[in-house]
Amino acid sequence: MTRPKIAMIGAGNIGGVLAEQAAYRELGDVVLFDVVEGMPQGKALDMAEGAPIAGADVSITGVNDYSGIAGADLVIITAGLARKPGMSRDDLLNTNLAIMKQVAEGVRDNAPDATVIVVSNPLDAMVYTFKEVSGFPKNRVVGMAGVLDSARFRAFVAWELGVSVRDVTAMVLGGHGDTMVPLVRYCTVNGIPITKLIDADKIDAIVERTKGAGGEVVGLLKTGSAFVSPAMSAIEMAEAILRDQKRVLACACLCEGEYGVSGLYLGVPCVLGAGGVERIIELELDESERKAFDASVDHVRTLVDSIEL
Ligand code: TXD
Repeated sequence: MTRPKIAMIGAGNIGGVLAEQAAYRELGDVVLFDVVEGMPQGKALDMAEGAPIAGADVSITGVNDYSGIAGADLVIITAGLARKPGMSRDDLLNTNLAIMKQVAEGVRDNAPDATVIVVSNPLDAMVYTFKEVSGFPKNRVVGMAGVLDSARFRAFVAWELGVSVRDVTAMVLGGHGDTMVPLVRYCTVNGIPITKLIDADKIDAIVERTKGAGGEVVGLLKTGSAFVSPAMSAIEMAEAILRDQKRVLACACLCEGEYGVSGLYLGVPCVLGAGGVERIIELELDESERKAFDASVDHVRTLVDSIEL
């Protein structure tokens, strides 16, 4: 019985945390790929030398050639530029589109049976691009955004109430940007709706902070964007897939009729397991939720329509 092979395409800020978490949690053997000569090899060697302390019996290697990811079972893609202050995620489109096309070909040609988690921004356009260029089936191509946005929403609620982050559940749907849709109605503290626990104006403030949370970190860091919480979010998805956990998580999935949307990747609740996106769960949205969701769909559609593959 061999261990799963996990390839991280992009060994930068997020890729490094991804590799460390995947390896030290013994999710599988980890290969870091990057175009910067020596950097993935150096990060991998460093992590491998820490493995005895983590008690992790996995191999951790770094490569600059796609042949090194041959046969990967799971691929997590963070290749691309990150935002700097004053930039929107959409500003990254042209540069990261060219990178994603190259990455999609490399993964298609070397790990044709892999399940792929796309992280690079602008997320909804990048995961769509990977799917189109690779030709992989929709269940094996998923985007990471909703898990992160939901985690941020959960954290803000937990801080407001002084309760355990473990007891707050939340879903953020739609595109990964200012039009995202934190679903207040579906946010609970151990089953108690937050509307019973927090004043409406405070909830509104938490919703707005969730939408701007990425930019808030970019503004503080000044040199890049958040990388630990995105990595942890992708790891939760990776664990659901590799351990067949059938998690219900908000992920960017290809909608083909669900939520009245066709041909777009959007953040929706899905069941994530060994089969990748095993099914999409359709929630009932009230009028205001539907309006916000449709506005998010329009934004993503406009972005994706501008892509020339
Ligand atoms: O929720 C989300 N999905 C977002 C994703 C949350 C935060 C950040 N998000 C995006 O992830 C961010 O806007 C970027 O587009 C990616 C990666 O962010 P990260 O902070 O890890 O960026 P780095 O540190 O610059 O790492 C990117 C690496 C870097 O080492 C480059 O050398 C490499 O990508 N890179 C490539 N790797 C492979 N192939 C090619 N062509 C390539 N070009 C650059």
